[in-house]
Amino acid sequence: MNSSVVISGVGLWTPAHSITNEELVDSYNAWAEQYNALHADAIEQGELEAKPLSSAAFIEKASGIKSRYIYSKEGALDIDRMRPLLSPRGDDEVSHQAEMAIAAANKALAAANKTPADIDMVIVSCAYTQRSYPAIAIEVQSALGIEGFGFDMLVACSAATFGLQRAVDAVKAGTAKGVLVINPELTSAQVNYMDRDSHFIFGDVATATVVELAETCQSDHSFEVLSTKCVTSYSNNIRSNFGYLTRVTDEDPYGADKLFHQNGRKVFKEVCPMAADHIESHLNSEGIEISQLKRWWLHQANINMNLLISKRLLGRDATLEEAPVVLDEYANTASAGSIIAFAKYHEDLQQGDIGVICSFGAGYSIGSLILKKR
Ligand code: CO8
Repeated sequence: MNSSVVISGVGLWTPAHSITNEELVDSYNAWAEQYNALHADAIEQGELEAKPLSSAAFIEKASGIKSRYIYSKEGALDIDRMRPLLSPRGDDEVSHQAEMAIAAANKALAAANKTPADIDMVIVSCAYTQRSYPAIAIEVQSALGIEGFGFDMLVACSAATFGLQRAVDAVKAGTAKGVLVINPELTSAQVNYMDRDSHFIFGDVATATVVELAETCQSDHSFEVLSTKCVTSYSNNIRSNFGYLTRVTDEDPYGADKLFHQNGRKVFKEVCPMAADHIESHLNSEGIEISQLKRWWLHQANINMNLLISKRLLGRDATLEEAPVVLDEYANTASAGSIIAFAKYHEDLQQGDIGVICSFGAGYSIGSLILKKR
């Protein structure tokens, strides 16, 4: 009996709408100019700071991002709104986030050659869930007709890898036979479109993976999970203070500190060495050399971060074939980034090839899985 645990399918759902850097910058700059004109006197007297202008060239150079997908484009570029507009849904309707999750889950099930009857655990792991309860995972479980149980977990950019570790452990322990790990990243709701430093960073997407025992796997492209490793280390450098307590603290629930904000430079400096050391020690613990890695499915936050991490480990720049990049098209999609890279770039690997999925982000949190093509 082969009792190893495998990822047997991956699904990627991409929203129909996208926003280029140029569109985003035109909108932000028009808003900033309107703000500066409106507050000209206060700015002149030093009571308010003028809003600086954004630049598409800066965004691409500093991040590698050219465009991002968005679940609802309506409202996002409207300078009198500066946030997307979503229609509210009733309690009896499928929620927005469950809808994205179901679309990705169905693709992952098809790729794994599985039906909902083969799944008995659903994990929705992402940066935010649109409500506290009932869990989005349980809504998805019900919509797909899955027996068993589901729960949500939030680990910001590392939610997918941390969720996959839970799934692998559950299958190993025999508490689940088939697990769907789903990452519906509806980040646009938490982006501050009035902040030049962060308005360009995020995009929306949903990814999903199926985890099961090798002996039940019927997939054409499956990967044995050789090992998983997760670590966290507390940092305030990436933060969102949005939460249910704002009702009783009398704060503005939509204030700037309630949206995504970060000290991007510090994050860059601190997280790159942490992620490189993490990957190296994870591979070492499995007796695998860096040179044996055929593919690095890295978190997609910033192209310069990924280049630095892979260069530190390889001693040279990684090729796009070794470390594929999707953030030019998708931007930072929180936990889904490394899974998008995996979804798009895994079928060409040969039996026995080894790759690593690695995420890093808020918390700080870093998660990795070492995979071997079957
Ligand atoms: N246009 C023009 N100029 C700009 C812009 C802009 N849009 N933004 C900043 N500048 C200016 C700055 O003000 C600064 O000017 P000055 O030198 O006069 O002060 C100059 O450009 C350089 O700015 P930075 O030093 O900030 O630029 P960097 O080269 O460091 O690039 C980055 C900024 C891209 C943010 C970079 O620091 C970075 O990517 N850091 C890592 C960030 C990261 O990985 N964060 C992870 C966050 S994701 C995560 O953990 C998940 C959270 C949950 C999801 C949330 C969903 C909403």
